[in-house]
Amino acid sequence: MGTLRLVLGDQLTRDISALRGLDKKRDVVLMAEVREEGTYVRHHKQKIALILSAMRHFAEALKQEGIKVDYVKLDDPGNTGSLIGELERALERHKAERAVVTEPGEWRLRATFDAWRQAHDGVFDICDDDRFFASHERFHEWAKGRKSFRMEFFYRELRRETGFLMEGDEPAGGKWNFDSDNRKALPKKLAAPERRRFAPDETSREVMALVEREFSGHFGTLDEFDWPVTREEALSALAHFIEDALPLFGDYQDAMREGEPFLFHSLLSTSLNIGLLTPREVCLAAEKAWREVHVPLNAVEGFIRQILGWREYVRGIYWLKMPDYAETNFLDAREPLPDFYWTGETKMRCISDVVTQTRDHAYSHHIQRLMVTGNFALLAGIDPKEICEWYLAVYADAFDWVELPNTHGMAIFADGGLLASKPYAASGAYISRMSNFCEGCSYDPKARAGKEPCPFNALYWAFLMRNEKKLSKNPRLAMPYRTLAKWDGKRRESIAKEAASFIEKMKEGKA
Ligand code: FAD
Ligand code: DLZ
Ligand code: SF4
Repeated sequence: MGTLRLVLGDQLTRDISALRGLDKKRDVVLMAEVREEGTYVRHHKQKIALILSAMRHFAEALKQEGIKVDYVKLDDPGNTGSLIGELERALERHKAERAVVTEPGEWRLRATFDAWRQAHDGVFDICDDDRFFASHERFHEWAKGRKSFRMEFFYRELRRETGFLMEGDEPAGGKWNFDSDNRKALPKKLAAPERRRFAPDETSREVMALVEREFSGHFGTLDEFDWPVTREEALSALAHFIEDALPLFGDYQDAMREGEPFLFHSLLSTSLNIGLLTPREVCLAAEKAWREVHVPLNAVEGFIRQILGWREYVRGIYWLKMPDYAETNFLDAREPLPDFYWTGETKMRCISDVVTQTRDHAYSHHIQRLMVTGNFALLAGIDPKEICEWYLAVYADAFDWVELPNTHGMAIFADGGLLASKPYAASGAYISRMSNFCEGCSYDPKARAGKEPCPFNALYWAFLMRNEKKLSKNPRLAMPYRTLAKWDGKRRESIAKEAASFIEKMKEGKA
């Protein structure tokens, strides 16, 4: 035979580099469901079901094209449980002398593949993943010689290079970034658009039963599973988002509302990350809505910035800095992850709501991830490894290359400011302003008489005091440190005590 072409579960793109130049007569595409990929962290059941269902649909689409596909199911007899094990078996089965794969998105697997390639000279090619706007080389070139990295500057270069939202050499609307328009609180009466749901078909149902059987102890439920699992479904989700949600995406990007996980967000990250959609087509669709249908620029720029800016930037940082990146712990955070990140059982309404949504949908939107569960982990000093593993496990869109920089760098500042210019630390006042969580909470963000004060408040000031040496010089934290400077020793001591007592209760499972 010709070449064995291995396609991974997050590479479900017809144009993936490993399939280029495919010879239908001689080549075989290998796809393998393996236990190791479902358990290197205990992924949410919906993530595993999504990947396996999407893999099966993709394999079927390739077969419809007349391509030979060797598809190994999770419960096939002889399945070795690992991708390398399945690659070796398939090479033997097909008497193939050469295999090719597109580079894996996670450092863990890339290192495994590199080691195997070195041990098997000339057998295995690993080609670039060119589904992104910027190659590794492009990011390296940008990063070279810089003392600090900031997404905004990288984003501007990519805007110029791609031409998205450009008018000649100038950014559309005269500004690169409309973030200051994108922080509105949600009016009570404004309803979020209906979410486009994709009822599980027979393939998905079969996979869901398999997941319940084989990964029964994993976090999350499958009851609400409705992710797009084919390219057609993903395109329909994109069209729905552009029409119904994009116009208000910008205004309410940072808003949160109890019981409503989705609001005006796109829910496209799973489709983008596993290859059902390309970032370019998603950005093109958004830009077209601005040019042709006059969807507001603050919405379209805000959305394109997430994909062209943040998504590319975090991937760049990941590949530039791994594997050392994952080992840093700038704030020396050592507390264990509390149980309520799994159970949702806490009186803190904001956290219980976000954890419940996460359990039911394997989703929560960016501000919930950053300013609720992320902010709490930062303030409480949760160990970076434990909180990063949680994020990698619980979201359907989670892959190390995008999850790690967002958690380790953006949410908990464990990289000391390499990725973000300041820690996203906030007291209960922020959550109260941007959501209605506090209305039904047993705690009070304003600490009025008769109600327990919101734990985020004491934790916030205790965080600033604890890390004063490391953070007080940060110009973006000048204001809160000026406030702290006015406090006498007694006040400091009392807040530190309140926070410490909360952390103790949390560790005893009483928070
Ligand atoms: P929308 O709000 O509709 O945004 C549009 C698209 O922009 C997303 O689909 C996504 O592809 C991209 N995007 C938005 N923000 C980011 C970002 N900060 N980094 C990279 N891409 C971004 N995103 C993941 O895809 N996988 C993860 O594992 C992941 N982990 C995160 C962990 C933490 C602690 C935080 C704060 C953020 C994380 N993000 C992650 C980024 C972001 O929260 C999700 O991409 C977003 O919530 C997905 O929902 P959506 O598709 O509705 O996004
Ligand atoms: C996430 C995942 C899961 C759960 N299962 C599989 C699988 O059975 N087979 C496969 O090829 N890929 C799977 N994946 C995706 C891989 O984990 C992903 O390709 C790597 O994490 C690299 O990004
Ligand atoms: Fe969360 Fe505090 Fe508001 Fe309760 S009062 S919902 S704990 S921010």
